Amino acid sequence: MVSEDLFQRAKRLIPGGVNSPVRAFRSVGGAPFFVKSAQGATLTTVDDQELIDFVCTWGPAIHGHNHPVIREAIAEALGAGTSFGTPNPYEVEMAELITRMVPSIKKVRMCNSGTEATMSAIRLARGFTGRDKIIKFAGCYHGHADSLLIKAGSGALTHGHPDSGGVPASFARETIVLPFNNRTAVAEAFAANPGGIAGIILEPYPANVGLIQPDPGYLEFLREITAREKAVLIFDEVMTGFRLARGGVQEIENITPDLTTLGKIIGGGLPVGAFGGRAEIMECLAPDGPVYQAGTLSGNPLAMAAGIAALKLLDDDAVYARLAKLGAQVQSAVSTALAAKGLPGQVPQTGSMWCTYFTAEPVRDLDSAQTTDAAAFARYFQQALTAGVYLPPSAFEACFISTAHAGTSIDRACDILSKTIAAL
Ligand code: HOZ
Repeated sequence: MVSEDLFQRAKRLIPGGVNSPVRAFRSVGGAPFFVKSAQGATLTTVDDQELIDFVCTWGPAIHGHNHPVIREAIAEALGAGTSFGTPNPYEVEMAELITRMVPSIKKVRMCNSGTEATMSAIRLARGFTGRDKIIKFAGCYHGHADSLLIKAGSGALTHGHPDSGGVPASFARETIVLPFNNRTAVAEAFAANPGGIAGIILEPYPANVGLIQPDPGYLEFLREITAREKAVLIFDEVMTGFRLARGGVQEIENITPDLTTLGKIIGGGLPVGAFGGRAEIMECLAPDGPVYQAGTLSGNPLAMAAGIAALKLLDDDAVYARLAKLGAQVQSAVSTALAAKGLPGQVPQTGSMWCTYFTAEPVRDLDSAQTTDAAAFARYFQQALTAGVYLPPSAFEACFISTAHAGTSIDRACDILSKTIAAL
């Protein structure tokens, strides 16, 4: 097997054999496969296995892999050069698109990853308010900056290190971690730290611990309390931005955060991040203000061209309606199969994001998510993979659907997942 050989070579030189821990198969068993190409909804491995892909490069591939319009946009930009280190016209077009599609964002700064976006947004909230503490929620993952790797989701949770090594205790003390969907905990934190909390950062639909929905009124509550306490409300929409609606969760829930972090889709598959929001907060950034943030490759012309093409393809409500229909189809197939098999399960789904929890308990925070039967998930993952469906290799990651899944891919995937569950 070519994948096995590559993994042996990779392990000798790359920690764990992977360049991001979520790609390792440690929690589900076996070894990761290597991909030689991807087209539409399908990955082709170096061993020529074709897989219907519900990872979608962890979110960006909303139009499917290797979309011709995005590929052409990159090729055109490539003809003019790969990086200039000075402003280019694509950056202005990208800023215009983002601020039009996400109205809470009045000014935006591009960077190179979601981690950079959240790290910079936190620094900005601290600089704007002159306060040090931030609130985050257990199970939310905001990239791998020091102050955010505390009770973190995604690979940190999957691999058993939600509180990462290497984070100084003095840094961790500035992060207040609270359970999601618990209003009392938030009110008590503000009461215990008068004038000390710079802001709250959250994934408004936490999707690095499976997929969790906020209780009715919870996001409004966070908006009200942060406004009252003059703290900055930061929506981390790196995963949900442009995926669930053009304006992300904030559009669906009709909430206006102070700052928003973005990534994934806005790079069309190339490395990117962005953060933006209220003008008076963004104007604290250098060179206008004292909060420093920078990047050699920020606003890179190739990434901007790819992202602009991806965003323009989303400028059509029918796209979101189609994606939601595909999401509902998978949700129905998986939940029906679980019920038929008599297995306890929850299949939360919103638009083109979904996950499978093997638990009877409704999931509304990290603790309830951790009641999922991880061993059952591992069997489900492996059997689906053998049959040709690639799910995220963790019980705590969300699945993503692209427009390219429509038709044969989604029908076949639903059939495979149903049969997989029946055979568990
Ligand atoms: N935000 C991604 C899904 N949880 C993680 C991607 C990665 O860490 O490589």
